[in-house]
Amino acid sequence: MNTELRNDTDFWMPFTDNRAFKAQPRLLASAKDMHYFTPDGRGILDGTAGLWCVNAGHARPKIVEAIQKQAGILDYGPAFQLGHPLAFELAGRVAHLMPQGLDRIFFTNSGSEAVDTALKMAFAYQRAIGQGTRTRLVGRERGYHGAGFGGLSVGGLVNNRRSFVQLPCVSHLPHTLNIGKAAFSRGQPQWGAHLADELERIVALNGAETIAAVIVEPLAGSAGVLVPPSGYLERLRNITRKHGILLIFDEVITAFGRLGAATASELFGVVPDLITLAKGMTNAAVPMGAVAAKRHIYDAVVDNAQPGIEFFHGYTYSGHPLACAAGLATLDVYAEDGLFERARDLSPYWEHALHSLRGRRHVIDIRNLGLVAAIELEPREHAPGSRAMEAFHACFDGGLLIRVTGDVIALSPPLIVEMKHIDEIVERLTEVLEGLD
Ligand code: PXG
Repeated sequence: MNTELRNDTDFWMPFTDNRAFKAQPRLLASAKDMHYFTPDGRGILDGTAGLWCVNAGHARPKIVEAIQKQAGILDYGPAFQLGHPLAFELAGRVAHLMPQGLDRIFFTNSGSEAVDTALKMAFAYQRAIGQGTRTRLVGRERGYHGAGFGGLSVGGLVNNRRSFVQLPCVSHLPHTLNIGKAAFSRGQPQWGAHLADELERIVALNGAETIAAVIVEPLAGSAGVLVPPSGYLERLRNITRKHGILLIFDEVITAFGRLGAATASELFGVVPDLITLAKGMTNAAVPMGAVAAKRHIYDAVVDNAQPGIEFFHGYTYSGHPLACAAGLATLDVYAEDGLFERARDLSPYWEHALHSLRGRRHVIDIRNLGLVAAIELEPREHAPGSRAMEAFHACFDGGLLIRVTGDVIALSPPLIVEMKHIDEIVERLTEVLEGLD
């Protein structure tokens, strides 16, 4: 292990306990398929697909070669008032995977930028159709929509919000997790659909004509895997439609096979107006995000604009050639290897294996959907989060990468995961949980 990092090293690490990390660094040097490797060559089974993003597994040759090749053909082209063929090709391929009608694709470089873009599109659309009084946004408690000011304002994680100024005019729905009523649910909990009706209260309080959009993760990832109750998303869709409010699904985690379908929208049969994407779109090999918009949203914004630029928004790297090359190769790999179907077919085994941890020390809930699972631990009385953080360190040192948030262990392996890897994840977790006080 490299112990040379000092606390005054130049790198200010994101969402990291810098002091703890620099006192005891855990470095990753390389990766292949299901494994990371440390600088001293130790293999770490990737139980989280990086940060929910390396869905096809690490260093897939087709993706590596596509990036290498593109770097020598067109490294960069200005993104405004000029284009290059790969961006158009990728937009078409992404649109093809989206629910029918969401076929206008705006490229960003991250999930946070995708969220801010979608929120701006919602405002632009409402103005374009003469609904300019709609300036309120609705998010949800325990939502994570990235680190931009738009995303943190509609997000519902207190630590991300409390230190910063937020957008005005944001309301929050209650989150849907209730361990008392739905502990150890397999797949979608049966309890909780009625929580969508809280949106009616927000409408009644503020007036429908003030609300532009509702944004939710169909399955909330970062805040500890909150699986939507059966019927919940359908109700949100009905209420938003009734009141002329746009519905945004933040599918940064859930799209590209994570739940055993191209999108959560497809899986649940609920079609929003806008979908945010990132992570799995390029297998995380080059940063990229996107918003998929319903065609009539694009048409309204574009057709109602003065001649000239219709939407004053975009990024230097929107549709970056290397990201497009990575994205096209990634979508090929997903299709050639049938990874979305593979995730669907493996999910019963995954569910069964993870739920076998019920009854182990400290475990108060287990929840799952597709190739996602969470194991919630009883928090220590005076040190919430410390038990899961110790589990993270013990797993890593024992050769398994997990993700922890609060006292929740989240798992989301690459979709190439095999049954033997699932067994290994469960065995390692069993040992670690038994060893924790
Ligand atoms: N929306 C959702 C639903 C996300 O999960 C973002 C937006 C922001 O994406 P960018 O690319 O700007 O990071 C995310 C990001 C975790 C974890 O451990 C999750 C994310 C990022 C880092 C860690 O759960 N999700």
